[in-house]
Amino acid sequence: MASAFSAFKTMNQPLHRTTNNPFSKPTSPFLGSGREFRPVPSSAPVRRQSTIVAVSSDVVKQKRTNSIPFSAPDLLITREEGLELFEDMVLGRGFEDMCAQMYYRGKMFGFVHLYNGQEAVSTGFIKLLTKEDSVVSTYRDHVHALSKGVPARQVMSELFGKTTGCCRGQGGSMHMFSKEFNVLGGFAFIGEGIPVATGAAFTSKYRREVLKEADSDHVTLAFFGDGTCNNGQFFECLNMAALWKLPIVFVVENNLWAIGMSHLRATSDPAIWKKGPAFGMPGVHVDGMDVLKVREVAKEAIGRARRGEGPSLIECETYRFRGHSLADPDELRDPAEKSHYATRDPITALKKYMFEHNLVKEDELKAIEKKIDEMMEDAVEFADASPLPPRPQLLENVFADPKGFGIGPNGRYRCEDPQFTQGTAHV
Ligand SMILES: Cc1ncc(C[n+]2csc(CCOP(=O)(O)OP(=O)(O)O)c2C)c(N)n1
Ligand SMILES: [Mg+2]
Repeated sequence: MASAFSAFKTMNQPLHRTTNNPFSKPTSPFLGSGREFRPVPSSAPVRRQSTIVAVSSDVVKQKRTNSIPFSAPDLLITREEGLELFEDMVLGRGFEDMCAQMYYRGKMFGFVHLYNGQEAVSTGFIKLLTKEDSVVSTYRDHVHALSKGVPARQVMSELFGKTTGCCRGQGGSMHMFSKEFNVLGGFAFIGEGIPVATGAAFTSKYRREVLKEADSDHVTLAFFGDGTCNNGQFFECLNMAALWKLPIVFVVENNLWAIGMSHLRATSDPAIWKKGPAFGMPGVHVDGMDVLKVREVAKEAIGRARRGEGPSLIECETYRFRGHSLADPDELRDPAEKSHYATRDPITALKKYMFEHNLVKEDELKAIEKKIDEMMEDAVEFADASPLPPRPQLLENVFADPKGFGIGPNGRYRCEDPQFTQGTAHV
């Protein structure tokens, strides 16, 4: 069997020591922004104190039984929650399937990276947020934007490069942004979003603690992939977030691959969650193909952040059902690995759970699927009929000063000042 598949096996070995509560407060006095600095005498051996926190999917497993009656108190979701989660995942899946069709029909340009298979992560986390909370994504960003509430019409139009898109057609697939819904961007460069998310979390904390805005309890989620965890920005931001106890959750979408590079070949320790305790924050590994498990872990992590208890690192083990981008023929990954994960489709799993617990009837789910199908048709028609941006818009929002010489203290372009060139001969 190719190494990729053994990667999966390794990831499922008991890599982690489990505790009952993976979010239990670390005991080290060195953790958090309120820590005391205790110099270590140079002759003394340096001992690292870290809290090992672990696989909370086990916590969820304990809660599950095979036949829980409808009103069982330990049911992981209510009927309404189940319907919401189902609809959001079907929306994500339906949108991406439609994107693939439109891409191959030449309606969108550049790279388009789809999220099929990973929906449980976006839905499990983002549906717990408020509108004021923020999400920072990667180039695989359409579904995060949809889960956060950006209308499908706006996301599709953005992909078509139309003025009705959430960035007026200037961002495209990899740069979804919405001020209204606090989607702070998709980022084409891997790792670039992590400092932006850290900054957003810093803003919330600053507002609450320095500006005394009591209602500033907003949480930021930073989504990024396994490959990105080998980048410096990841480590720098984990450090700052733990140091300042920022209200942020670092959500790793470990789909086992970074384009064609297996996670196991690229990283010294494949258990990404372990890097949390190394920085003094909880690290948790969760089954990212199970929206209910993701949601349980997300509740804890988001709650911690909102209560001012600091950041968490959550590694969601997931899988993408398509190639890295729509330009990737996806010939590298082992077919056995792909079919293994195909059997773990998060939408099918949620359906099964809801049927087993008599939460919904089949025709109710069919009605949701039909509604989403119609929504996708509508989004495409809307995007198709929308106008392209006028040519001069190309330079808008690209440079602070599109003329290139800066803006003076009076708010006017320096180059329009009649004295602008005076004295330059001496420089
Ligand atoms: C700074 C930077 N270096 C390299 C690349 C090229 N690149 C694009 S996607 C990618 C792999 C990222 O993998 P991962 O973080 O696991 O995300 P996934 O695509 O699996 O969701 C790389 C290296 C990039 N976009 N940015
Ligand atoms: Mg990856």
